[in-house]
Amino acid sequence: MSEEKVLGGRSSAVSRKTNETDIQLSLGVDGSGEVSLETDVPFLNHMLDLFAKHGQFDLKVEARGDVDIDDHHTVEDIGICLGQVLREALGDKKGIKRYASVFVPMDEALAQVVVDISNRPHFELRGEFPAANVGSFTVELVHEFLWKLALEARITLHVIVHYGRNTHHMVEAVFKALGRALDEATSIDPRVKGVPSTKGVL
Ligand SMILES: [Mn+2]
Repeated sequence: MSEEKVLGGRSSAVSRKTNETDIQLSLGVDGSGEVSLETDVPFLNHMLDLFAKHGQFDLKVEARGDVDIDDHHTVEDIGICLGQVLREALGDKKGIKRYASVFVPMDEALAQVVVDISNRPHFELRGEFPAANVGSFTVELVHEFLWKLALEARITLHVIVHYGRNTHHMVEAVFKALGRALDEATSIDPRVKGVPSTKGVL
């Protein structure tokens, strides 16, 4: 059975192998939060799990990378793959809501994600994380992951971490908000006829 048939609805899959990483990733946009995550970066597994569960995405990731150097290439390349499949899965974008703005709290932390499925890649991250690392995970890779996701998905993505004390909580709020924002922006609005752009194309 093909990956598309397994996933159903709007979906796509990618296989990407370089000298640095070897990644198989599939995404079902019209899913139910079914996840299978096997990457060499445990904290990213945790974040992708939250993203998919709260976005109602079906997400399967198998990723091996040169984490003996550091997590950079693996995190970056998973962001690239997720962006690619999101763009492919949405196809001509007919009938989608296109925009979303979502706040998510995680205890003391508050994150906001504002997205436009625009076909114009742009990324902004505002906020200060108090810690440079969460466990063995380097927090600056959050920027790297989100930026590559926005670039490859060709979306406008603004992420604002309003406040927080615990960096784990703050990053978690970002990934939950990302899931919920992308769920809403990619959802079909029956009032939208065709592509939601005055230009007629996205
Ligand atoms: Mn957690």
